[in-house]
Amino acid sequence: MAKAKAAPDNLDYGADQIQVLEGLEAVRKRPGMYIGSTGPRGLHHLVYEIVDNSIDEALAGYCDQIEVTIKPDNSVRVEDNGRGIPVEVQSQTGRPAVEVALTMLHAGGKFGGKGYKVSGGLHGVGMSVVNGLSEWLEVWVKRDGKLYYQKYERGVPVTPVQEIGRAEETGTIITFKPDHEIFEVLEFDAETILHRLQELAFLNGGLTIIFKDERTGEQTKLRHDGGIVDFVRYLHKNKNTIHHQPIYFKREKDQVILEVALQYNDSYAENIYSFANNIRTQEGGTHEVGFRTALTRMVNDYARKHNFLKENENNLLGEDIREGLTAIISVKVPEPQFEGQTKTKLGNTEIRGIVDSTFTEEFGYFLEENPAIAKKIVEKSINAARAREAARKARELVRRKNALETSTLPGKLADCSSKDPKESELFLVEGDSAGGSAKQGRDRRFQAILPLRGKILNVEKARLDKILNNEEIRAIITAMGTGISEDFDLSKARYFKLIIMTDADVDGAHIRTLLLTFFYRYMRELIENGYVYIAQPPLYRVKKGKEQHYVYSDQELSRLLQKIGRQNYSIQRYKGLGEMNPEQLWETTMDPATRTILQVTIEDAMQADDLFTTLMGDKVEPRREFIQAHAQEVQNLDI
Ligand code: 0RA
Repeated sequence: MAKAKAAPDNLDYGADQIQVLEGLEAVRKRPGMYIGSTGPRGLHHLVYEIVDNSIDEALAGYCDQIEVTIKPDNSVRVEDNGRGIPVEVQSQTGRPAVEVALTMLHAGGKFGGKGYKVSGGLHGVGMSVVNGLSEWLEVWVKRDGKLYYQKYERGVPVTPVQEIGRAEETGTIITFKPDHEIFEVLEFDAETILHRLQELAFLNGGLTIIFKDERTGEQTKLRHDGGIVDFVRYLHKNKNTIHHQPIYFKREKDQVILEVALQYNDSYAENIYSFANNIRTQEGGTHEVGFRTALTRMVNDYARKHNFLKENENNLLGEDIREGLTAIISVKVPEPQFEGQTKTKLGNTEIRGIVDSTFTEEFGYFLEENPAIAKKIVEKSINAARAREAARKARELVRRKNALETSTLPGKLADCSSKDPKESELFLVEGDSAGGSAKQGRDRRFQAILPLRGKILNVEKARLDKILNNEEIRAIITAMGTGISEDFDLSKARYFKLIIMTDADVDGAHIRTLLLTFFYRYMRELIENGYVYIAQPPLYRVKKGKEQHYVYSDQELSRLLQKIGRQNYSIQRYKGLGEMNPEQLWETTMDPATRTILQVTIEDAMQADDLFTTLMGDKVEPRREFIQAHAQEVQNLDI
């Protein structure tokens, strides 16, 4: 028998192993079914899946440190100091438990721990899915004074579980490299991973999470002993709060653990972040409904009882009471059901009542014990109700004058000649100079250009009536023709494609996030119907003799450089769209025959909205601030 790929002696293929191979085959054939996509989101889910297992170990009380490292080859290492995945041979399968966990679909639950297992959604698919989608995966287990090791390729063991040394402590290390046969992109985005780890550190107070990016040398230590109270403080770091301490409670009822932290600031934005079993429930669900219902009822009751609201006055609306509110709601549910468009909506019906009754009781005590704060909350809500009424009247006036619909198209818009929306495209272009190139380079028959100047507007801070006064936003609304919010009408769209074209730098990313947040909040149907796209301008131009190549990613660049050899080439890095002349812009980014444009999904927009509110807040230089915040944490911890 040929030696090359022979399995080691102890890897006999019994019935269980055949089942394993079939399972892995299913995962590799339809990866999207297990991890959502084979794009960047799916890629990052691999990391979250492995980290979630260490988090479970922390929730069970056996682990207080997790270290996540991106290696230079884009493999990822996750280490925890838990008990170590068991290695004993299981009687049902005749295999070591760790091998079962890493090869059998849905083997996670088989460990039989009670705990709060994550299920549904995209997490909780099991480590075996990660293994099956990895070119290779290695596991080290420290247990019973010994160090064990096993390696897999594309989910198949290529070594037995071996004892390779001694170990003083306990823990688990998993290193894996996502398979290039499966994933469209292999490059991890440090900020995306850091954002999730930050969230996990807040949701699991006291847990230390260390993040290392060996590609850049960046290293961050995250630890928040105050848990979600620290989360609220962090979200409020640039805001003026109207009471000093966040309101916080934690309760357990019918096996459900509920934690709430909330605080009011003097802005108009409502920021409610809900989580179920550490997963962000962006579409809300029963826990959020229970919270909102109880909050609205409690504030109204209090306002009536203490005569802030007179008998003849209307009740305050939920939206009035949530103005300026930042709240974290975190539930741990034994068997969560995730529903909705993106499986981020908690469906368990029993949770609504549990949250409602618990919050009613706790918030009731708080209001009665803190009359000064209660008064501030009620007065703020009453002001919001008045402002809402005023805004409604203002809008009515605008509507009557038909101002939004019929007002003439913005002067800066270079419209296309076609009047058929189906074939028409609107480019939102960052900066006047790039706008000029785009106008010259475009196909004016069906491509319209709207240049956007400078920093647009911080939509989060402003109210709807203020947003309508912003020149750039007005121009977009008028050019699109659809109106916004409750006036939105998709059938009035003047273009079926709205293409965001920004520079490939931090400012460009900021403007894109801002626009996506605006569309997500005020013109959501545009995204839901697939009208919104992101242009992909090249990052580099590589020239060698007469040959020239446009290159769209760093990965592509290194591939190309290997191919064309080391000599006599020149690389131009495009820092902005403005560096391309009109012909180049057309050829690389706008020509439908050759360009790539990315269609924005509702998940993309949600993520933008999230990033916008958590990382950008209302300051101008979000990135620097974010980094400083982390630097601060590192300092505090490195004693
Ligand atoms: C089940 C039982 C035990 C440990 C684990 C699971 C475990 C799994 C993972 C995954 C990543 N890190 C982990 N750490 C622990 C231990 C059972 C025992 O020791 O009695």
